[in-house]
Amino acid sequence: MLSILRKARLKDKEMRVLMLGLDSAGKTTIVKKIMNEDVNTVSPTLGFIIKTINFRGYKLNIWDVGGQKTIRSYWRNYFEKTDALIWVVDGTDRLRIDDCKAELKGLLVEERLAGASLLVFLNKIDVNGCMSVEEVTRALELDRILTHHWVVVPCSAMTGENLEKGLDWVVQDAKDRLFLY
Ligand code: G3D
Repeated sequence: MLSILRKARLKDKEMRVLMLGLDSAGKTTIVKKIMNEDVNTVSPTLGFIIKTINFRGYKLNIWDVGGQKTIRSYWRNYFEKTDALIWVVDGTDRLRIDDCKAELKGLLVEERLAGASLLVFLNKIDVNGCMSVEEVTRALELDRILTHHWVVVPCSAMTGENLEKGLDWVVQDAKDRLFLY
């Protein structure tokens, strides 16, 4: 049933994209940059923000859900009918990378996220000493994920580097799925 709904919305060129990650990973800044808004006035997301972006002819409804530990248990309220999950990683935060791995792992077993494309945005690559794609792939044990299509795209919400490349993958992967079922 879910896949039929997804398919119908994809035909309408509409996708639901959920953006999650630990607090301070850069989720809100990414959304703002994509929307061409000022990225220097970002305050922590306490509830959630929904932004609709027109991208390559698709309407992407992006849900930016706050990441603080106390509200992570509410994430699952937003899972329904998700086409793609964007997992944002703070590439400068080695201290919390294990926490990051555990939260992602917990999400991927959620039934309602089954079939969603997984884009891992390795954010803050403009900062010296930022982790590499290989380092993050290893730390998050992404090679073990067999249940979702995934990719890691290094990016910077500050400069905008590779943000479109990531969204391109999301749209393409969802489109490919349309012809699979
Ligand atoms: P969140 O929505 O995931 O909680 P925010 O994260 O978008 O609020 O960003 C958290 C902090 O990281 C912000 O700084 C923001 O400016 C910074 N940030 C986000 N993306 C980037 C990036 O690509 N490069 C750099 N250098 N910084 C980034 P403050 O100082 O406001 O906490």
